[in-house]
Amino acid sequence: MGFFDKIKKAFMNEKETQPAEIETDETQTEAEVEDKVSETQPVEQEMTEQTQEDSFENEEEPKNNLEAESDPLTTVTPVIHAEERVDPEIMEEQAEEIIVQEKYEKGLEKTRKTFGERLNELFANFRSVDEDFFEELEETLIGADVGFDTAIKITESLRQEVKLRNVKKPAAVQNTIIEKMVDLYEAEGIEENNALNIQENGLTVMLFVGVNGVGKTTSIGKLAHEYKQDGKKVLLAAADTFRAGAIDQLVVWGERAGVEVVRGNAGGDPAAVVFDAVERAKAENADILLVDTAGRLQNKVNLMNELEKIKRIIQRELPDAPHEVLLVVDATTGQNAMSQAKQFKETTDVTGLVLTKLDGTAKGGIVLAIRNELHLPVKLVGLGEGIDDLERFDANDFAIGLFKGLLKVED
Ligand SMILES: Nc1nc2c(ncn2[C@@H]2O[C@H](COP(=O)(O)OP(=O)(O)O)[C@@H](O)[C@H]2O)c(=O)[nH]1
Ligand SMILES: [Mg+2]
Repeated sequence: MGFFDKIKKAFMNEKETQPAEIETDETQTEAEVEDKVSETQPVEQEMTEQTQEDSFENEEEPKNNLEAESDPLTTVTPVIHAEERVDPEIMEEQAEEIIVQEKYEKGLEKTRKTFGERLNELFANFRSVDEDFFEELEETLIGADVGFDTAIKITESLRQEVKLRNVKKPAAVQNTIIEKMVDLYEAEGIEENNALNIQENGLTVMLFVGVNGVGKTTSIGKLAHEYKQDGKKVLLAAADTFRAGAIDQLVVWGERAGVEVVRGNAGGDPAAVVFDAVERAKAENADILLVDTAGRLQNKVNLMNELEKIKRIIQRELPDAPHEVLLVVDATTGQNAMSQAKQFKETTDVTGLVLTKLDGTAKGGIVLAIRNELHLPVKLVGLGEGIDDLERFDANDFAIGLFKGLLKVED
């Protein structure tokens, strides 16, 4: 099943769970309606509560796990008999998946809403699908930060389809626009490896790079917390020695996550800090070393030289490291994030992106631009300021979060 079908399915399922929709459906008997309402409503309520509590890991009651099974987004809705034993591990996994999906939907709410409003405006302003309509659509897409090339690609492909199918009314192309976007997103992501390169045995070193304020330190703190929770030995290196404040900030995150921070003096040599950190990580058999770096782009040559030096130091100690060089970009900056990524990519071997602050922006469409124009895999996404608000990039969850609410019910 392609992404678009999955989104449609998730969308239709949600529609079904809304009692108002069910009541007006005249093809169903009353008993069926009641059945449906009692089946779906409490689950939805429960889900919201569970997400707020966010406490699945400590949850031992099988009650919640059973309910998680009947999530409207999953395809499985088996009847579970009381006497049947349920594998708690599988149940927990599914519950986790639901929480992640909800985080994505919540994090992408602003993007979805803004883009939806713009699309509505477009449809309200045009009575027929003509050249003006296409031009306006192109602008709407560019405004949604999907990127210039991407906007043109989507519009062009829609133009052809409209001609082929002889469509006249704008409302008839709404789902097709979404479909084109989803298809492009899916096609461009086929070869993409979004997984973090983690060493099963031995130390994994990840370098975090990017300009000031994008969320490097915060993302490191969140990731450190996650690995620590998983029982891994984690070490942080405060190689952003430019400002004392930057070191202190990482130390605070280290305390929050319960992991040690290797630090030097403010103004000191970042490569020396990294050297110490790698030595210590090796001596203590650490699993994960996360390296925070400075990001002064105004001094591009120096910055890149410094990063290269840090990399060389790491490689001398551990030849196949760093295992990830993650470029952190702030989604709220839209096209600026794109140009930062292009610059870094030219001078450093970036292995992936961390896209932060998606929760605070309507620019989530940037993921399309990244896929279509940058060809760097997004590996992590920041969906909030909290310690748990960093997620692995999931192309499927992202597509559903981005597009689901934009579909129209087909007659
Ligand atoms: N809303 C939101 N804020 C974030 C996210 N990631 C980072 N921030 C905020 O962005 C600001 C800068 O982050 P920081 O980690 O200091 O950036 P750095 O200079 O790259 O290390 C801080 O106020 C963070 O709380 C995110 O995913 N969502
Ligand atoms: Mg920082």
